[in-house]
Amino acid sequence: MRVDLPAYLAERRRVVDEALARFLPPAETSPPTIHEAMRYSVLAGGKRLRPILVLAGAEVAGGRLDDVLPTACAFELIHTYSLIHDDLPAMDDDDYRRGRPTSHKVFGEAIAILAGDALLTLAFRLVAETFRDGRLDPAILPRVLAEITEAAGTAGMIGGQVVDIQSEGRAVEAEVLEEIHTRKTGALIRAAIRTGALLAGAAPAPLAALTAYGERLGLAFQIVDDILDVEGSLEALGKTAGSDRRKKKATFPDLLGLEASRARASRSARGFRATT
Ligand code: GRG
Repeated sequence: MRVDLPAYLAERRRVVDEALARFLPPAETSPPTIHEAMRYSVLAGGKRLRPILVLAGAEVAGGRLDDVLPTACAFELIHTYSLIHDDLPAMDDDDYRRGRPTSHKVFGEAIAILAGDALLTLAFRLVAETFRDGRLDPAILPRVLAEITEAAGTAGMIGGQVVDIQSEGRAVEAEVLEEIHTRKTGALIRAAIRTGALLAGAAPAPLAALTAYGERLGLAFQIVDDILDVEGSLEALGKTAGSDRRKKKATFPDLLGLEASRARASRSARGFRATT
């Protein structure tokens, strides 16, 4: 089946954006500052890749989108928390994200830290909500929680961030770079598609195929993100370009050069197409 990908992504993004606006507490909820800060970063836009992958994973496995929508949004909240914390002065110290001044620039560091914490916490409330009306088998819940916590925790995103910080200013081998990317970016992307499929009760074989898809997509995505940091602009990216080089981050363009990085990204994507 051929899919009009841009139209598909735009439609799914609309569904996710509308659900996020509904699931986040209203800005005036007491104390308003924290709820304003949560809404400020989440509703600033973004591609909504991770929630769309949850929906796609469920769809492929025969699930209903409405049933998995709160968990799909949970992935976006976890992703946005990681962006807010990554932008803090203690980490990447970035001034722009999603085309707007970063959370700490607007609300101050303390509220930015708490907004990230609150989004992470709300994410698990939304996972619980997914099981509230009894349409999904509650036996799946522990598997879904394990999937998400492994991807977001020290085995995944946080662990990758630590290796990344510790590698700044050092020459790293290709294996270390791949480990940073697999954990920091790839783990949540892989978990998103797997979680959608798990919620829809996917059998082991389709789950394995979707896992391979998620892994290749995660790697290709991060290589392209590295390339865009070299070639993009603040207007196009919504964040300051060239920040990897300024912070002496390990990146694929640094290690392989731009051409070989492009080839590596398309090999990762092509590899997927060839095996499915
Ligand atoms: C602080 C716990 C903690 C983790 C930080 C994921 C991460 C680890 C930091 C985010 C910074 C970053 C540039 C990571 C690389 C992954 C990446 C490409 C993030 C941007 O994701 P997009 O392009 O952003 O999906 P949008 O705004 O479209 O959602």
